[in-house]
Amino acid sequence: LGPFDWADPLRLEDQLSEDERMLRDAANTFAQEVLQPRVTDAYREETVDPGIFAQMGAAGLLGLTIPEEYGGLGAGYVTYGLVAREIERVDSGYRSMMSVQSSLVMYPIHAYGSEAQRAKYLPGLAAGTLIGCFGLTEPDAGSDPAGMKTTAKKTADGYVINGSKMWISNAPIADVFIIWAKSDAHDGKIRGFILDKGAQGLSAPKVGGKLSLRASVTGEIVMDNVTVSEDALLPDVQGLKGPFGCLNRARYGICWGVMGAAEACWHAARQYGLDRKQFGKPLAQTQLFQKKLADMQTEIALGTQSALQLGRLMEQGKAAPEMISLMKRNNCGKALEIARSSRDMHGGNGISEDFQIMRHMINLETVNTYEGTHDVHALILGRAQTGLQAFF
Ligand code: TGC
Ligand code: FAD
Repeated sequence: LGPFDWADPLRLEDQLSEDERMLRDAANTFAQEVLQPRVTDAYREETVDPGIFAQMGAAGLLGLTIPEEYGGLGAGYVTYGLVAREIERVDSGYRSMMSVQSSLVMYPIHAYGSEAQRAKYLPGLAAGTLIGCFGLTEPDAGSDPAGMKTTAKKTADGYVINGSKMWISNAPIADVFIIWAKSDAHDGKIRGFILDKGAQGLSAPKVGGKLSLRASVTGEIVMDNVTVSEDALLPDVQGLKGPFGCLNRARYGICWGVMGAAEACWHAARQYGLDRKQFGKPLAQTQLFQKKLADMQTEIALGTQSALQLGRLMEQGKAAPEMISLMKRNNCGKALEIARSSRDMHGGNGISEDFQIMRHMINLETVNTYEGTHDVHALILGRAQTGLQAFF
């Protein structure tokens, strides 16, 4: 039998390639040196420095899986997941900024776009000199995106787009808007469009008063007779499988990302328990405290190991959407439980911004909801095993 590493119980490290470890370590350095020092203020003040995108781009963290000819790294999905874990170890909002740019903006342009669209947008998005957002959700269409009301009406040489989107990450600072709309020229099917900032009738006001994910800016998108030419249409996909193809990648990244937030909360709880004494001994020397640490360690070991298996299946083209639902749901729910437990184990200090735990905990409420809520993923899994859909 071999040795036991409390922080890596199932020896995840041994299962990674040298390149994967190297890019993971670079992301860790970036996250700890560039993001960690600013996050407490950014969260408290609810401010986002758009320059973070250029910094992420310079560090090679945007569009990791996109081929090098378009500015990406051509890396595998395990690398993408490992990077998400390092960024979310600092804050879910920063991971959100990165995953929207990579999976929800660069991916559809690469997978569904024309060569001209790829050449026009991908290098700038990879460098972070362009910022992207993804508009699927609407005020009256969240879990049920098929109920969207945004329309694209065909004109002689393009489309006129009308509608509004809600809860859109990055929107107020975005240059590039991926918009999903029902197109009258395609039997009312959902089509994707690329809109540029500054288009007449396009605005993206900030959603204020957010108590979660405050280091990432969220907006509405209002489209009032926005006129675009034919070359704004993403030519190679139609129907809900367009946005869902993007969501598969982003949800996969979340499986890893939330484990980074959970690890931050676990490690902090362990250290706090070792440092703080009550009743004449360290808190970590009590049975209840150790049980909580054991639960955290177990769930994180299982969650990261499963995320690795899912990443390998993604790389082999064998990952099914239901696998992603299973992991997104489980890892978000477990990360939220771990953050709540760590908050409790920190006592009064647990509510202080200095200890960071409550910020993770509140962020994870959003992550548990977006990209398909915890319960919506349960319904996807329920349908897959019974053949009965329970959505409506
Ligand atoms: P359903 O009948 O199940 O499917 C309609 C069509 O879509 C296809 N499809 C998928 N394709 C690829 N991957 C998937 N995961 C897919 N899921 C469905 C399906 O094959 C079908 O294709 P076709 O060709 O037969 O028409 O559709 P439904 O209307 O019954 O859907 C129900 C449900 C619940 C599964 C779905 O609507 C859902 O997942 N809802 C959750 C919505 C959601 O996740 N929204 C996310 C918004 S974006 C976001 O939150 C970004 S946050 C980013 C950040 O800041 O990090
Ligand atoms: P609803 O769909 O109204 O759900 C409310 C509750 O009802 C949930 O508990 C849900 O599980 C439950 N429910 C819904 N349907 C059923 C059912 N059939 N059976 C049982 N229970 C059900 N969207 C984008 O398009 N792009 C983005 O960049 C983006 N970023 C976001 C950033 C933030 C900070 C947040 C909070 C959201 C973001 N979203 C984004 C939107 C997000 O995807 C939606 O909030 C999410 O899909 C849920 O939709 P909803 O808020 O309309 O809730």
